Amino acid sequence: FEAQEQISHTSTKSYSLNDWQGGYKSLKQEFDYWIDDIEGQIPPELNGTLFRNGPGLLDINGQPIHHPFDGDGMISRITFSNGRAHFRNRFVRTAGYLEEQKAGKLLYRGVFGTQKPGGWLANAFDFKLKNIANTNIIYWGNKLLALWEAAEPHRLDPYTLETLGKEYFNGVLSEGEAFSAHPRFDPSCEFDDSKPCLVNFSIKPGLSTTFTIFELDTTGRIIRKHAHSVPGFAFIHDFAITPNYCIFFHNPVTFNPIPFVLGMRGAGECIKFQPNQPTRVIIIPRRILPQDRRKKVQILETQSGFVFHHANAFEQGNEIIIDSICYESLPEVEPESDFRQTDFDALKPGQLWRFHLNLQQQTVRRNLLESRCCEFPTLHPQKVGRSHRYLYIGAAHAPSGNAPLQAFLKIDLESGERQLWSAAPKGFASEPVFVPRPHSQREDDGWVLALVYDASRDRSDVVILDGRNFNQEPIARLHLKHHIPYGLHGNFTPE
Ligand code: 3ON
Ligand code: FE
Repeated sequence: FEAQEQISHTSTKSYSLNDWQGGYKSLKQEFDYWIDDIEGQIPPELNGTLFRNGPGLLDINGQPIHHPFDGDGMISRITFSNGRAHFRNRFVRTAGYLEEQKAGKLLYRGVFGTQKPGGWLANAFDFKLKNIANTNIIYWGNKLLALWEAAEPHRLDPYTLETLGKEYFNGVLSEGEAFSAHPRFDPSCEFDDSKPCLVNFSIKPGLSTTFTIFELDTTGRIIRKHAHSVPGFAFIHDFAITPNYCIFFHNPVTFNPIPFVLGMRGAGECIKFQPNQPTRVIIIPRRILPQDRRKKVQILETQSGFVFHHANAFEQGNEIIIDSICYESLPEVEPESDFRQTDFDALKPGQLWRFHLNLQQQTVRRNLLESRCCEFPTLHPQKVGRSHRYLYIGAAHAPSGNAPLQAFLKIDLESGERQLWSAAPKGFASEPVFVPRPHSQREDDGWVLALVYDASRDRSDVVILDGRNFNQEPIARLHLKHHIPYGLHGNFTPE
């Protein structure tokens, strides 16, 4: 049966490239409306707001950007209230967005290869960064913040989505200082009377790389900030936390800035993956007391690979266990290439691995948890930093090979059971968000919310799946009046 399934999947694709490309068009309009085209029923106990961020513009007044990661951030807000849902989207009014929209043309180079018109001469020695606020959106300490990993957050009004300005946390962050797009929410911090706390980081790459750790209390105040330097250039998008540690994967890459300086490539296009060098796992204690000098940064080594996203980490005896989506190699973004023509079959899939970091022996052991191509892992918010039973992940429709995300996979790490709900052939998936049912006990008792692009209508749906069972149709599908370009990350804020 296994073999049969493999053959049928490889002989006929679950998607067409043309359908997939439909999700990479700009959405220039900003909407406000109650969603009235709904299949199924919105659970009346689902109350709160799903915030999503991602590139809303794939062109600046007709001039295409080179890579989706260079697109200006657009926030979508889906508010659920007593069985109804309201949609609103707004662009983050960053300084660069406002300037470019006023000028009607591209004024900034992008990190991932977007160039100003006029060839390399027009781009050489231009190192200005456009803070595009496009990667994540969080609500913390009564502030709604749009995040981009190379600069400071933008603060927005949580209701109107109006951009209010850049956020410096009472001057603890300095102008232009980075605050990554992958904060982790510790549900119960051991250093703060078991109150929740937000842990984030920033990376300052160079010949050596500086990692800064930030911890914010529930009022949004930065209560811990410390920096550490490790040798070598690092490109680090995400991290994981446990009650005592921050864990980073320093993937083996090198950076040659010359083509960037000369205006021939974006900075991100100057990163080269090194398949013959190990990945370094960097473990930084969350709290370093002056009297406790034994608690230092530890660096362990494991096989070469590239990790963007971690699912979760936890401590067990002498080990830290971390589940991550790992690629055998990182494809380079090439100046001549067109991301819309991505040959999925030529790329390596992201797969879910478990890494055992043994702090006593300073060794790493890894095993493959899931070979299906997957990306954007998530879990119950109370399990962050603790051992988890379930993971929810965006996944390919086919069990093997590399392909666009078209499905959602539920993994039960205890029983080994897998459940897949697929939107193929016309549907394309994104990051799932797990929302616990109020007063629930079971780890999977809740809803999985996600945006799905439906190529048959060229519109997007908000899909609500039952976290307990993916082997059935969604609880509800909310049909939006327009598409939403494939996005990056978001979060749910309960009412
Ligand atoms: O020299 C440094 C090099 C560099 C790359 C300087 C730097 C700090 C400016 C820098 C910047 C990095 C940035 C801005 C990274 C931004 C990343 C981003 C916006 C998104 C990453 C997404 C990752 C994944 C895995 C997305 C997956 C998407 C899909 C499966 C498609 O739906
Ligand atoms: Fe990410």
